[in-house]
Amino acid sequence: MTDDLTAALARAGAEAEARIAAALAEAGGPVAEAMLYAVSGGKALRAFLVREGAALHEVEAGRAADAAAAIECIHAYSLVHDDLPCMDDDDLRRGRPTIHVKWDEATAVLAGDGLHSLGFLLAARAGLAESLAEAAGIAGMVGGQAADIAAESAAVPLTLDDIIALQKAKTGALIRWSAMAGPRMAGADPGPLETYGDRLGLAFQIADDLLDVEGDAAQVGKAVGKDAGAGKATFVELLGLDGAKSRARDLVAEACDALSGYGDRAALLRAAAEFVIARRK
Ligand code: GRG
Repeated sequence: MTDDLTAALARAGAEAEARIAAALAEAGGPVAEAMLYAVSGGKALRAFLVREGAALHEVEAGRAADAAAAIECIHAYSLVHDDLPCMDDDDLRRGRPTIHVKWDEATAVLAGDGLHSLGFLLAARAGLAESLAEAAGIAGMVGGQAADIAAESAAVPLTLDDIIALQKAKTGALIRWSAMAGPRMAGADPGPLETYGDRLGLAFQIADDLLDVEGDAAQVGKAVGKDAGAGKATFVELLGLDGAKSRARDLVAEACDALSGYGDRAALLRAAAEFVIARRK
């Protein structure tokens, strides 16, 4: 990863966390503590995408910060709930115990709920609540998660097209939303960043499947090898290791092409696309 990208991701993460901590300043107790724990320690890719898209469109800093913090809340809530015993039942996330392990299940459900509400409060301040509801809800992430769970017990395995549609909803919708937030807030055409976010989201998911096969649990910060164990159809299974890697590279090239109109000002977004398929965690 380039030093500039490392610094920009770290800055986006720190700013989102600070905004969320400020919003929780009046709240005490284990649920607020678990909410802060859940939003810390990640890569902050989605907050970074919001900030970069906002900078390209000269969006006012406070509004961009609200949108970036909003998406990190929604992303963190999805991970907290995804880790619960009734879903993926994971003990480790971001190299640390998951919330239901460190606290208990009730705290994890409520911390996820609290992050969901806070995410929408911040998105409403940024004027993006409606688009976030579409991306996070049944037409987006929640719908994709439900399809993923249904696929585990389906009689017929998913086709490549099924998996692409599922992942574009489950993981892709929030990544696309993040990329599009800047032009949306500026009232500009979100088309180029939508294409960028779409290709980036799919490349990100293929990289996640590759990490599940090739990654090291200690480095990835969560259990690996779970997809094969759960009998899940993944990009790696359908395309093979080399096919999945080559598809991810093609998607990154398409993502970068979509940024051509922004010229050099989109250098960090290009670096992020390269990073997504090179990442080890
Ligand atoms: C519970 C409604 C609900 C949805 C959960 C996205 C999701 C839906 C579950 C996560 C399952 C998963 C591990 C998907 C792979 C892609 C992904 C979202 C990885 C985590 O995102 P990163 O790598 O995480 O950006 P960090 O920790 O860096 O924020």
